[in-house]
Amino acid sequence: MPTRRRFLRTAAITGGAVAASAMGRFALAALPEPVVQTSPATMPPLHPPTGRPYHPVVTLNGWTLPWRMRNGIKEFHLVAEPVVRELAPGMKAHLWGYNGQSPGPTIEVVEGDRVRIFVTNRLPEHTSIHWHGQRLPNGMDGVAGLNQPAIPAGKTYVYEFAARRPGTFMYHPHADEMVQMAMGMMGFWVTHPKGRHPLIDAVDRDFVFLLNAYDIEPGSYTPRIMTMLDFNLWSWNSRIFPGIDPLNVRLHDKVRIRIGNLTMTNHPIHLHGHEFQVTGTDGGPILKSARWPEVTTDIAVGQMRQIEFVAEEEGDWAIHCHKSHHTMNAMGHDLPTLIGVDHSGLAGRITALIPDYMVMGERGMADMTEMEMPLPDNTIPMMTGQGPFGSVAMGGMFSVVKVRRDQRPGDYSDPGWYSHPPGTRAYAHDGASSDPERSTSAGGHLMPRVHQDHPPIELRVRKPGHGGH
Ligand SMILES: [Cu+2]
Repeated sequence: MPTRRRFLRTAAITGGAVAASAMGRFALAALPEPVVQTSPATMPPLHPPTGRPYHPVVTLNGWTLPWRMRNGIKEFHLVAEPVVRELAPGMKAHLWGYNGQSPGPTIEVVEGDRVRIFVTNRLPEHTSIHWHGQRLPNGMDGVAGLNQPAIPAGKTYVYEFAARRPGTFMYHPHADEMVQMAMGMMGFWVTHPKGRHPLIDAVDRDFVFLLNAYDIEPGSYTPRIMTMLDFNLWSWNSRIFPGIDPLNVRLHDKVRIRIGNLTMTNHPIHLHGHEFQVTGTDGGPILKSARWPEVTTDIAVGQMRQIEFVAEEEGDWAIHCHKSHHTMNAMGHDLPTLIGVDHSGLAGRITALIPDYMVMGERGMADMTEMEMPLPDNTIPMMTGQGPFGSVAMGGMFSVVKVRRDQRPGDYSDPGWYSHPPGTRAYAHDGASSDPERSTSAGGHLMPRVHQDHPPIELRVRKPGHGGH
């Protein structure tokens, strides 16, 4: 993982000057140099070099946008532009984003900060930015046509407001939204509380990521923008497992994870091994008396959920969307259910006609994880990720919370796989297997069957899918 020093140096090299235009009262010299970051690695937290102190967040496979202080105002420069994002090793997508990446960099400020954001549009069409959830003057809300003219291609607009309430917010275009959000334009905004807050606890680790989704045909690079529901890539911060970094924490750390949903469906996010509380929404922190324990929380469209737990159990704990189609990568949706279907003889007959034919899913789909079928360029298997005991058979919205006793405070590096103490891992049974006792009852006796004049009906369930008709 690049060091902060190296990151700044990289930023200084890659951040070129932006052509100034339509700047109104700001001269060219007043425009902060845009900082660009193209690495998909999780960058270390950006400890505030200026302004009031706070405990910074860590953006999963992302970074925080540096700022400059000018006459007491925090100035940021966002550049909306086409980007190339590695979704996972072996697969790149041509997206739109900000400052070199999709999603854009996280913006972190402190409650009460006066903020000025320069937004330069390097897209081929107009855009705008809406600051989702913020209290601000109406003319800064960013709905093109309603609150401001859209930002034309090549122009820069300036947004100014005070960060009035602490919390977790998102930013995204409010101009040609369907296209621009399907192309990856979105980002996170965290306003830290000034001083102690009765409903916002200090934490040791504070992670943020956005749920997003793409429809990219295997072998191609650009998302299909007309898709409403049938996406084939379910991502966190425009990364898909195994491209999503683990969330590495120290045993007994208090951990906060803030998750925003800018897809077009809900995502029940499930954490293994721990209970958590939902401590905040986009609307702010939740009263302590109104919180309750969960191991899964649903995050609806356009919502942010902030969860907190104490990492009390050592190990590698899965965290993932509980919709099983969302933990798969491309090509996962158009196959019929074939479990239990006898293909014997069939493959041979088809192979005579189609030499490369392969029967898929006859014993379930687990075989697919290690399938050596040739894939088109720029795509990765639908379920993969190699764990210490074999394929994890997951894709999409999946990662691991790694809890370690010897992880140093503030160290976010990957500690590797957990080594289970002797006697604490599931093991193979070596003895003889026995046939289970089976019940012979045809059902309860409360309402006995009266008509026995037809043979019992056996149902065979077939999952709906385009290939199944
Ligand atoms: Cu999901």
